[in-house]
Amino acid sequence: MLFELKRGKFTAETVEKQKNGRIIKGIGGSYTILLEEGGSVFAKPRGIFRNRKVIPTVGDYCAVEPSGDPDIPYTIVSIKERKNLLIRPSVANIDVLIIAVSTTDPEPDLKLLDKLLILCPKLDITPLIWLTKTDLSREKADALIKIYSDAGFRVEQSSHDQILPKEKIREIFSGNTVGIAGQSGVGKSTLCHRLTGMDHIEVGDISERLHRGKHTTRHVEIFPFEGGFLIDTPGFSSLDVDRIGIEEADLLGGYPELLRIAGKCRFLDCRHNGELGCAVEESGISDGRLARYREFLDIILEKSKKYGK
Ligand SMILES: Nc1nc2c(ncn2[C@@H]2O[C@H](COP(=O)(O)OP(=O)(O)OP(=O)(O)O)[C@@H](O)[C@H]2O)c(=O)[nH]1
Ligand SMILES: [Mg+2]
Ligand SMILES: [Zn+2]
Repeated sequence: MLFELKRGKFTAETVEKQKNGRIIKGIGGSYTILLEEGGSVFAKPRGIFRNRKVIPTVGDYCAVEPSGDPDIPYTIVSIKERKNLLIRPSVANIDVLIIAVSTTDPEPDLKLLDKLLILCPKLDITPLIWLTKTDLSREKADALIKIYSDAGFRVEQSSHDQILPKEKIREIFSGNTVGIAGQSGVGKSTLCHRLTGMDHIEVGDISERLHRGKHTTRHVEIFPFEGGFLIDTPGFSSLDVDRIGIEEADLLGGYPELLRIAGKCRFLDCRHNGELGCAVEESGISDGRLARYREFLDIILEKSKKYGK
């Protein structure tokens, strides 16, 4: 049977045919959907999303239906509930964030690292600290690895000419959507190339392109890789941690070593900020991490005083 839709002709059969997929790219309101059944199609969202203020986002799992428009042959009809959503860069359903930190050149920005480590659990993202340029300073590399693995984080490392074992790469990606964050110049693109063998992917900061004077507006894209996805996006470094709204309750999420001493301090609500009978020494936290924790705590407490929370 043939019947008329607003834009084109369809058989009843095709109209009924919904397919599940994932948005892997979005430009100017139209999206590329990787279908569960294989292959990819172009789609436009149904107007309903705009009314409900849901913007289809790269990384979204969705269902599509034929649209009748030969240029954009599918319509996104529903979007599955998201695990998380980042605004800048705009990407949904991230599982793992590789935080690249170089031993030197540039000097590691440990404040950025600790902020990202606080942010990850809040968004249900598993952080993976990746120490790069270990060939430039083995000593610094070992010191950082000790601090952060003692704290309770997974730390991987790579040097200039190191080959990464296939099994490790597979294990990281398998079923996961993985992003790479870190300061400019730490080696994100290099790491990405080592991980995937793909050259055309440009992870990392937008500043590089800005300096080169190339076009700066880039879209977000995710690539299927080893049973998971790699997020190719600039701007993770400028991920606006301060805007995400870290509250006091979130802070400890970035400090597994402080969580381990729960109940050991004299006061149950101890902030580990110089209180009487505080057991912070027992946590084994490094001086630097403790200082940064207290700095973040001050900022949060100051803010909540200002807004009377
Ligand atoms: N010695 C050494 N140099 C490295 C290593 N990894 C990357 N580099 C070098 O560091 C420089 C920056 O690497 P990129 O991969 O471009 O860094 P990026 O993080 O993508 O930088 P942006 O795109 O500006 O954010 C390049 O010259 C790389 O060759 C490493 O493990 N050891
Ligand atoms: Mg780069
Ligand atoms: Zn305490």
